[in-house]
Amino acid sequence: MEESFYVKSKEKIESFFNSLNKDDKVGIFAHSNCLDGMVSAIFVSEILRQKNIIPEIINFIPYTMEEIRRIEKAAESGRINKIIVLDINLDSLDSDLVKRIEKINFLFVDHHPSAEDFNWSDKIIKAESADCTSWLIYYLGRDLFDKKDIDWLIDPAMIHEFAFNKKEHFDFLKERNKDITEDNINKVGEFESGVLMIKLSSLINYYKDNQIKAYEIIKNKNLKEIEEKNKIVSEEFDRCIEEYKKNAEYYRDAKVYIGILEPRFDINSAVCTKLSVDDVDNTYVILRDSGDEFFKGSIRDHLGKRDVNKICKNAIKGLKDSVAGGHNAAAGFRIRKEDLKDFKENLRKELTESGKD
Ligand SMILES: [Mn+2]
Repeated sequence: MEESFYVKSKEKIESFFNSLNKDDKVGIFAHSNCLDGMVSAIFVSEILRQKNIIPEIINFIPYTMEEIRRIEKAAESGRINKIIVLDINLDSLDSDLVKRIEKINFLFVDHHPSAEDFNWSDKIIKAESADCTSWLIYYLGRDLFDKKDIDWLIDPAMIHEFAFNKKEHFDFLKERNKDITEDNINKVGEFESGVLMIKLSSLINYYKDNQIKAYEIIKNKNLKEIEEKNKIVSEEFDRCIEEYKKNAEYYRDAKVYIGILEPRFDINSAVCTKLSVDDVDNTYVILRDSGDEFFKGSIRDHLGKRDVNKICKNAIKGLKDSVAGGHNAAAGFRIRKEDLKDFKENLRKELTESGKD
């Protein structure tokens, strides 16, 4: 991103927050079950707190149309008149909806790659993948708040999003974390902020159906609770890795593993990342029965040699009610159960064509 992008984005953030007053009813909508969504929401609430504004709504939402419509509904109901949307890529969903949300007074900060043909309003801050949303709020909002209470959260959030793939961010993290080196940056168990990242993610996954609880625990820096929940989730995490290795199907032509897991917590995305980081020569896919007519899935190709965001978007083409999106190296999707066979075939074809190396 060019320097002017950050200068302009800083102005947008400042003018949004400076225009708020205590009578405003603010709604924060952030990506659910994701450390970046969580931490950026905490940063924003801290900026608001220092302006004596308590948000009317804090909502963590997944990437589905129905959920995103809640943003619009909350505005229509008059409950809120200012909207902050964090770490959510709307463009794969519905451009009409985005246009309607744009009419409301809002701040929108994200770093997911956009569909090429999508026309973003200049009100939206849309950065590159390595600039995670937490970092964007932390950096662009730096003159708006005293960061001392939340400063401990920036490193784990950036590590979670692989922000260190960008040289400046790696240098930033290395400067702040003496135990980080070029060799261990991908092995999160080997340095403190990486271990903290795992623990915070565990907590978020533990409270997958009650994200606000996780939000409060992290905001209050309740380390005891974080430790306890991490212990429970990490046992399940290890069990899932084992089960996947036993049961996943491997397609040699496409260099992909595809497996179904039903974990107790929402850890499929983290399990998929771990498998992929440990084996960069293959692509990993994990599906989960979402309890209705859908499978939810994660796809990873750790070094991003294959653009799984694009591959996944291609693989769902023509499949009813499907959604896909994310980053080059890490994406998510949702398909109808009856489309599993077609989806797998499309995916294999896409992956085989994209090669590897
Ligand atoms: Mn993010």
